[in-house]
Amino acid sequence: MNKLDLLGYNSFYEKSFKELKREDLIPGRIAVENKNNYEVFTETGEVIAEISGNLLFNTEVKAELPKVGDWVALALFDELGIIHHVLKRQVKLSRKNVDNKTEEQVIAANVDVVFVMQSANDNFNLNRMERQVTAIYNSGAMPAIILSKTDLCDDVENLVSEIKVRFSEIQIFPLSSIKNNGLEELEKNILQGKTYTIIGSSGVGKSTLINSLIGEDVLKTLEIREADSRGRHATTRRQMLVLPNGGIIIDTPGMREFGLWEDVNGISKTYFEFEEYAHSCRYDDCSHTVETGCAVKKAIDDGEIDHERYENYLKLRKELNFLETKIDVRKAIEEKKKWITIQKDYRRIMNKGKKK
Ligand SMILES: Nc1nc2c(ncn2[C@@H]2O[C@H](COP(=O)(O)OP(=O)(O)OP(=O)(O)O)[C@@H](O)[C@H]2O)c(=O)[nH]1
Ligand SMILES: [Mg+2]
Ligand SMILES: [Zn+2]
Repeated sequence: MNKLDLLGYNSFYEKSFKELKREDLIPGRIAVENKNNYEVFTETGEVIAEISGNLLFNTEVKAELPKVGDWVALALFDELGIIHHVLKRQVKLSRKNVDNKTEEQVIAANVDVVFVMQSANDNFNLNRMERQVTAIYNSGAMPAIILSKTDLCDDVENLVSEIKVRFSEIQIFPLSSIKNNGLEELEKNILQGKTYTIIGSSGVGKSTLINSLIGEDVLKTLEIREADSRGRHATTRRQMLVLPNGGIIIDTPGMREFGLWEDVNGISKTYFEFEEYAHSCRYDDCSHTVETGCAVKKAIDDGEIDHERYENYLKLRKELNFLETKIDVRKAIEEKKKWITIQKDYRRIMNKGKKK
């Protein structure tokens, strides 16, 4: 593999880079997003880069600015890079912005596999897992599950089988970073030149695991003592690292909320078994809630579909509908504001014309 391929480059990004027809630029991959600049991996090493004024002013939504994992086209001046373009994304893992609920927040771009991490001693919640798995399917990446801190739980088997009931299609890795248990199994599934990220609440052990995979304490982790106190985050930024076995991994800060952003078949992938029954619903556009002749509801009554999965399914769908309505309202307001400004400008110009 050449150096770029080792950073995850492939024909998809190469095509998008070549289409720019900019021989003065080189491809690079965002490793860290700082407040005022980026740390970028390139063929020749790591550089600090800023975004060009053009890119900044021509980008309409924040989600389109460079994010960790993105491939970009940049110009190099000695040590400093200037980012001119974000190459088309193959994968985009998003959630609803916690502070601005009608805005998309991109957590990571262009990852192949996203690990959802929950710890075996507390923080175990299958509904949350299902929500995150849905977001991962929406991103275009593959989901996998890590059950961490198995050393602190007496009945790991039981938890694993609970997970299997809800996620029969997804790989599960129970492990303990501290006791070095189960790491080998995970490592076997981390491949050279492929990109991974771990998401999960603060304190579940994301950074500790990455440190264990590296074999060195590269990332800051929470002291045990601090781990109990609420609201503390050890990791405050997303960071991409290359593991000794060649896998590329992005550490993320703990997330308390994970609101779904738009649905791109994520729901139907997570709740794949519903589809089978849905074919037999009386109405083609059955919402599987109040309709007569709903085969999904019948399957629930017959115990063929897990009731909790169904409840969570309804919740996620409702949430997405609500979000869509809110975004529509926001867009309508923005549109109205735009018209008012245009009308004002128009009147001003007309009045000027009259005075002359
Ligand atoms: N017993 C036990 N403790 C662990 C294990 N993995 C991590 N921890 C501890 O859990 C605490 C939190 O670990 P971190 O790796 O900082 O957690 P994080 O998920 O990165 O947290 P944020 O960066 O805040 O999102 C630390 O005190 C770790 O030592 C494990 O396998 N077993
Ligand atoms: Mg961390
Ligand atoms: Zn139905």
